[in-house]
Amino acid sequence: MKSFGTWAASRRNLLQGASMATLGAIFPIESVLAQGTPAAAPKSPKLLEMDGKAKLSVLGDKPLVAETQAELLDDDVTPTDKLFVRNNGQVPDVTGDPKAWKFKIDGEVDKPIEISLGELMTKYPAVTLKLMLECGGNGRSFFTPEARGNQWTNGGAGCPEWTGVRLADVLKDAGVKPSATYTGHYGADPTLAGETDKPSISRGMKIAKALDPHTLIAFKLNGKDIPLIHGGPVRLIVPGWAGSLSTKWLKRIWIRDKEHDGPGMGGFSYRTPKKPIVPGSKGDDKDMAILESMPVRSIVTFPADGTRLAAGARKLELRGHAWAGDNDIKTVEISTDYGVTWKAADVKPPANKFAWQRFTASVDLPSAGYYEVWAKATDTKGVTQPFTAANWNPQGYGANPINRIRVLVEA
Ligand SMILES: Nc1nc2c(c(=O)[nH]1)N[C@H]1C(S)=C(S)[C@@H](COP(=O)(O)O)O[C@H]1N2
Ligand SMILES: [Mo]
Repeated sequence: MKSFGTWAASRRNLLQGASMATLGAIFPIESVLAQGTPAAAPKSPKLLEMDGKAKLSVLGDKPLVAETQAELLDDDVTPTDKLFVRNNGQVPDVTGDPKAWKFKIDGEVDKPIEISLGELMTKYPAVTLKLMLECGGNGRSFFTPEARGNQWTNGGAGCPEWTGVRLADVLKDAGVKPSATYTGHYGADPTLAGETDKPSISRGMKIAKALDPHTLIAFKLNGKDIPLIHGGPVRLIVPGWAGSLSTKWLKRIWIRDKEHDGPGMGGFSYRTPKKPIVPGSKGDDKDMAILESMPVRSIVTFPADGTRLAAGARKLELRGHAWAGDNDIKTVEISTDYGVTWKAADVKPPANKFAWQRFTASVDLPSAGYYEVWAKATDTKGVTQPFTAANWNPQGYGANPINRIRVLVEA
């Protein structure tokens, strides 16, 4: 029998992606190594230095990509400074009156629309919702072997409050033709090479998602004008689906009579295998399906990974968030014994559809020593997080293994 690989790579195990630098800062790495816990090579993350932004972990400079450390995602509503940043090209120059910013809706509509932000705000009712924004590649670093792209842990996600108008309301005015099946989105950002005549990314969605009342043309983030880095003055918010659909610096929505084919729609981009492929193999782009709803995920946001608890601590009150794309969360379970036993966390309902859900739990730590706290969410469809990143694919979408944090109870 021909072999297709070895298990050696699996040493880059479940903990891969957890920040060893964070751990080191909180309790000495020796104490972890003494436990014989396999972990990724120490990597000191570069921290974002930008006005109006927290010190997020920089995954790339060109384009700028920065994720939010789990412990910075503890707020119920993600503050603007803590929202991750994901650019595919450059940040466009936006000058002048933001209300004069124009975009258009054309293609398979009875009446193409070109509208300024000012007109949009007066013509359509505004809605304010807490909506998940999550990069399609969130969790990528958990894949073995490494998949191409930004090595997100779980920090390519946040749940801020967005204000905007429903895309459905505007599409109703434009008159969506029966031939309309898909959208294609365009922003004003130049490509990395500086070209302004082609999009850095242009993705689209099924028309039904465009008509969902939670899909917004947004102009406020947490009650203030959307900052330039987050797509101001106006962007799309397509909650629950890959963040790449939530076009920043919105210029055009092209209503199409077929699946959109802009950059980011073909090959292995935002597509996952229809049948599982050998990890590390080339794969066949004809056997891939577009990633739509994001998978179920949980993150412990308190305590931080690597927290040292005082001697005698025998209980840990922990909390986090869980979410599941188009679905809600049914349960979150916690284990402190490597998955042998699980305890149900308390899970709150979402603030509104497409908001993440808070979970809290109190767990026993029977003695001093090293613990891993594992969190596993299950959505309303009964889909749960796997123990390790599943369904490997070349560009690394859909990795949502159970979340693990490490705590040390001092002797
Ligand atoms: N015009 C434009 N819109 C864009 C992008 C981009 O590069 N250009 N990146 C997308 C991706 S991949 C994600 S995950 C989200 C990130 O939004 P944020 O930077 O506000 O967090 O924006 C999306 N919208
Ligand atoms: Mo993304």
